[in-house]
Amino acid sequence: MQLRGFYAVLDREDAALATMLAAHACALQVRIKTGGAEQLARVARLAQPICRAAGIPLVINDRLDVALAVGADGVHLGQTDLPLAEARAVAAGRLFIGVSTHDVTQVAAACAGGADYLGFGPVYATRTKANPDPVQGLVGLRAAVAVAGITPVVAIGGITPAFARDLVAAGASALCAISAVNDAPDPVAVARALTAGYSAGA
Ligand code: 3NM
Repeated sequence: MQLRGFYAVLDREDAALATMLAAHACALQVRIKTGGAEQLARVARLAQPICRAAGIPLVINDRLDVALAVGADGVHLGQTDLPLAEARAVAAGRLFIGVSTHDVTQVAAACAGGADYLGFGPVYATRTKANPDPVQGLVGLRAAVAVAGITPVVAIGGITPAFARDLVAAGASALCAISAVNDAPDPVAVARALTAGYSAGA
């Protein structure tokens, strides 16, 4: 699948933020870690028409059931969510599936299992994720990209525009930044800066 540029995460019930993110992103993931499936589904339903209008896929974090219920385009699974093989069996043909990976062993397993894209991180230190895995750095990212082959790798974890060129050069298909964009005084400027390395043809 095609993922190139800024991969956005909507982490709150905020239509204005969703609209801004969708205007600058190649995909939008809804990731709500508090409140359970009801709240996740509510924010997903808020985001869905916004993603449609922007022409980008809507991805639901963690919950295959919610992704199916709201008619999302994809689901993003962590290492402790429903296993990829089981998710594929349920979602077959209805959703694409992304998998969070944190080392090359997980990258190899997810690719062998047919993941449509990978998240890989944390590339840099993050305070957004509870109990993050060890920082992988650019060396880890390059190794992940090499093992992933044609499967797109979305870099995640502590990403700011200052790192964008290095991440693109390391082979990241797209860059996911949560706090650097969503908590910025000017999120549009940060989102644009994140995609600059791609639009320059790097
Ligand atoms: N997953 P920020 S790091 C949701 O390593 C998430 O898989 C990660 O947020 C992983 O851009 C992370 O604010 C948090 O650092 C990314």
